[in-house]
Amino acid sequence: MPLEELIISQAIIKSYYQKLLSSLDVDVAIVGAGPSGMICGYYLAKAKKRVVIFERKLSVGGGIWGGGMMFNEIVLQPEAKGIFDELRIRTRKYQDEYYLADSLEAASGLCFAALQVGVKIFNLISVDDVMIRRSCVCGLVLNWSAVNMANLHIDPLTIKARFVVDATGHAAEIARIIERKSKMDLKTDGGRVLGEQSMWAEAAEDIIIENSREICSGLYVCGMAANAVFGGPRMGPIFGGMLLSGRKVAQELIQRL
Ligand code: 48F
Repeated sequence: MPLEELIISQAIIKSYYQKLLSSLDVDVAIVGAGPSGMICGYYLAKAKKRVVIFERKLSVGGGIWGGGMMFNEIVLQPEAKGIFDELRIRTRKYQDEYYLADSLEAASGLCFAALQVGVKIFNLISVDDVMIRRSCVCGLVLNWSAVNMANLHIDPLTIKARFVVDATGHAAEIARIIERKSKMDLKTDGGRVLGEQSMWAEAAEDIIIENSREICSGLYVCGMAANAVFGGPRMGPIFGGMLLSGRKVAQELIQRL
């Protein structure tokens, strides 16, 4: 069987180019492919919205892989178990109110499900900035993560999005960009990022749902970034709140689009 390296290169380059071109103008652009970002993308794409996720790292999954302190299991509450059931990610009951999932199956299952319903995911691309027009976030500024790591002076490219979702986890990077660079107030007490509080799983998992919402025109926040923006506590290796948070933001965006 003939194998031509040139054809392999052409296939990869043409296909990637098409994928990128079709992601330059989308309904929703999500920053971060952790659990909240991927589930948010999954529900949006399932509702036939054009959605793209940019992930800085080589691997998607954010904080799922390492479970709790590298014990690669995660815990879920019953309210979120149904989401894993829908995605065919297996869970096991530990005791009433507590379910377990293998963190590797969870990370890979979320990614597989998101891609299969049509989410475009780009790894190795960092979001460095946003675009703002008429006081509304309307796009992202992108560069290769490798460019940032090598500290090369190379200008970025941009994409347009009707809505942007900050799913960057503890760092709440996009909210912090708004705080640093724009004159817009965030919808928090005082208009700034309030910062995450110390660990309290029960309180954090409750409040994260309320915190998952629009924080300034055009920009939503989900996952741990939501608690970081609104001053909620962290919760450690329990992941139900991440899934419910991502789904809530997707549902709100589906209504608005
Ligand atoms: O941190 P991460 O998993 O966020 P999450 O969806 O889930 C949080 C949990 O993993 C855990 C927890 C659970 O109870 O507390 O921490 O809120 O995933 C965030 C992803 O965003 C990427 C980052 O590499 C990670 O994979 N990311 C962060 N900033 C950027 C980014 C950026 N500027 N550009 C692209 N990707």
